Amino acid sequence: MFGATARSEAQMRTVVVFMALIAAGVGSAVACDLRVEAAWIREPPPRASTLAGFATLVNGGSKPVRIVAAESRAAGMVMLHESMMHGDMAMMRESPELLVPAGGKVELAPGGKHLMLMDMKVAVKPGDHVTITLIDDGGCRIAGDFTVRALQ
Ligand SMILES: [Cu+2]
Repeated sequence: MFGATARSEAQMRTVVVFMALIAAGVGSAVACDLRVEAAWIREPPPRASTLAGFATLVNGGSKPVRIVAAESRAAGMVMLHESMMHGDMAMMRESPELLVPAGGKVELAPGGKHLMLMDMKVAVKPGDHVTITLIDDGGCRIAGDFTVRALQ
C-alpha cells in the first residue's frame, strides 16, 4: 500500500515535469516574430465555397519568417496562393511558402499573394470575423483575425 503511494507520487512528479516542458514549448511559440495586420476576407459571391484572405504580414524579428502552411476552422483547407496574369487571363497558383524578410513586411492583396480558403464550412457575411492561423517552418503558429468585407 505504502509502495503504491510512493510510486504514484513519482508518476505525479513525472507528469508535472512533462507539463512544464509543454508550457515552455507554448511559451516559445508565443514569441513568434510575425504579426498579422489589417486582415480581411473578400465577401464571397452567393454559394461560393472558396474565399480569398488578405493582410499585411509584419516581421518584427531579426530573422526571415517562412510561412509554409495555414489553417482555419472555418475552412476544410487553406492554401498559400498567388495571382498572376497569363497573357490576358488572370490565373492563380499555389505557393510552397511565403517569405517575410527580417524586419520587413509582405502585403497579401487582390491581384497578388493571398490566402485561399477552400471548402468553407460556414457561411460568412460582411462584418464576420474568421481566424486564420499561419504556421512557419519552425512550427510557430500566428493567428490572424480576418474581417469579412463587402465586395466592391
Ligand atoms: Cu487563390
